[in-house]
Amino acid sequence: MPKFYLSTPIYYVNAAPHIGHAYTTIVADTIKRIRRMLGDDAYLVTGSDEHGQKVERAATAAGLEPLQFTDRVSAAFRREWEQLGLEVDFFRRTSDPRHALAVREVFRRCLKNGAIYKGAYTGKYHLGDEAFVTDEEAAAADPELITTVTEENYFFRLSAFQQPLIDLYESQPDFIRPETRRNEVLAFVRSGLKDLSISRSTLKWGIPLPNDPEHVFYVWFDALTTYISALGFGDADGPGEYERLWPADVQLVGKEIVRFHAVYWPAFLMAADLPLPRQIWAHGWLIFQGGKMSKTKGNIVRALPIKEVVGTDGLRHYLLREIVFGQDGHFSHEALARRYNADLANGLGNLASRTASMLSRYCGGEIPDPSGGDDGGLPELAATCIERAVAHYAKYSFSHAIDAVWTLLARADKYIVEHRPWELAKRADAGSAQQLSATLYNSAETLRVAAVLLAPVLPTGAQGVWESLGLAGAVRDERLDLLAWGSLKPGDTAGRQRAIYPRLDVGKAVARMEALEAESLQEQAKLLGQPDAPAAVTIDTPPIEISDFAKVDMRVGLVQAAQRVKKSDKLLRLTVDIGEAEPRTILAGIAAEYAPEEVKGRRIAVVANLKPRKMMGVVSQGMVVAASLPGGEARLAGFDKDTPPGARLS
Ligand code: ME8
Repeated sequence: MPKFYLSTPIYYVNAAPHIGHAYTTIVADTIKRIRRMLGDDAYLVTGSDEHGQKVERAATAAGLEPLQFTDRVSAAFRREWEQLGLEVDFFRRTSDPRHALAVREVFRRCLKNGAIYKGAYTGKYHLGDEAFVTDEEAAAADPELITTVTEENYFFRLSAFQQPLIDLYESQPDFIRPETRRNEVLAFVRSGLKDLSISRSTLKWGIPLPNDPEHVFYVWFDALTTYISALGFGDADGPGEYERLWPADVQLVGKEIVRFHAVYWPAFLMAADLPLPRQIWAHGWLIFQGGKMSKTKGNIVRALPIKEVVGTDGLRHYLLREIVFGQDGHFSHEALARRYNADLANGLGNLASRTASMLSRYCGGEIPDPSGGDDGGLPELAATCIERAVAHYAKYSFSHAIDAVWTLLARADKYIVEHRPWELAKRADAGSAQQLSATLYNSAETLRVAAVLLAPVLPTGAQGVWESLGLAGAVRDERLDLLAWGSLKPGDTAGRQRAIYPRLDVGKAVARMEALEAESLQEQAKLLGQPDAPAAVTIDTPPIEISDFAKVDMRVGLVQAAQRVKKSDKLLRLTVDIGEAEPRTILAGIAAEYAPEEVKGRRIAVVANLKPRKMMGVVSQGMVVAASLPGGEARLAGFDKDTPPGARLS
């Protein structure tokens, strides 16, 4: 069986796991499932990056020894992957003494080959933290505490690898994917490489150098070696998988760390005379309301609250279908819930449950014989979709692969509507009976094909569909490359109808995910040893008199019409009845969250005496009152009972 070794970055333990970490690990799990279903022996490594100043500081802040602290947070990462059903084969902690064996061995080899030397390192030093800081950190710190320090460090001769690296990128154009990242890295390397400081004598929490234990390895030399330490490199008693699995077939990373993986890592390996990974794949970022996730913006999103509401399949489907792998993609709970309803509840789930129910009602719970009936072209379409989906999967074009399966599912839906089995069943003639059998066989067979194709992305639902067709065993044990139309056997027993993906109320689902998210804040604070979760809200606006408040004339408004404003993805133009002779035109910045048809007919709160303001060429005669969520999303204020337009809020 050919092997396939893949890895994710190892995540820093100074933060609790969030959806960005989950994204890479879900992609890795999906690739592993695809490779298994193509007949490979796939092996997935992830882990936790535990050394260095930041972690040391976080541990001190929590009143813990670094190892106690990292024990706790790395366990949270392992738990997270288990709870999300991700099939990790090996989780490497860099604080594991076995990891140190590999790091020292790579270092010894580099030293022997002349790639390491001792030199003077000059950098900005924080007197309070007793540590070197980056230029950015220095700029943000109290200037009194920042000084410039020169110390003896070990350096890696990165400059010597400029040409070998360029040769690598040129001789193996697929070494860095996608192309945009390859171009960036090539330009960076062509512009010249500086030698790299790889040790610190000012830091305690790290792996001591074998030849000079006063120094510990600094960040990347230590972290990158994980990918071979996890296999037992340099460790006679380790898992013993290095010879079999290295070099890696693909190493997944976020785009911000592509340089370390595509420049430093191959240079370290070349210097140590070790084989290079076959490919570094750098994906894009999940972007949130208000930009990148950050604590200060309060827009950190977790995977587990989402799983509670839409299951792991709902999360996987959104991340893999909605976001083009390799590019940045927007994330929102609402888009996720809508996607779940449209594709999983109303699409796949509904087709599976209708088909199982009709098989039981019209065919005695048996797979019928399709001979003689119209097949709607489904067998040919299925063949094309299988080919396309498998080819896209092999290139990690998950969204295109999933689109191909949905083309097939949509055709099957249409085919059922065209033939109306419920009407065929009422007729007594042989032709109708034949077409009824054909229709249900072809729908069921489409579902079987879709279940196999979707098993890597939707492990739970694909197995549910499989069982609803009465198929034995696990769909994950099927082979993608051997998949072909026509395996269901007439006369076999079909399964039972089941609700694979229950439909959600989008508003409630989003509220539930957000509430669970807020609840998890306390837990995260505990995990990171912070005494208490930060208060969710601090109200620091100065107090006002009631007469100040009375200046604001707020009214109940009934939205009579709503439309998008041209060239604006934020604004809706509302026509609102606030009880006056004429309705008002009001612009509201809610288009990202509300479709016009969702707003029409709603009772909302309007500030009626705000001076008219012109935006995008339209005069807004008032303002809609909405809550602004931490990520910047808007939620309209409304009324729980019928309230006449024009009533004043006080
Ligand atoms: O960089 N969108 O660890 P880290 C998509 N320890 N992916 C995201 C993301 C987002 N918004 N945020 C994080 C480190 N990620 C080092 C790596 S490897 C030898 C050492 C994912 O905890 C993405 O894979 O900061 C990114 O590269 C990784 O988490 C960074 O995790």
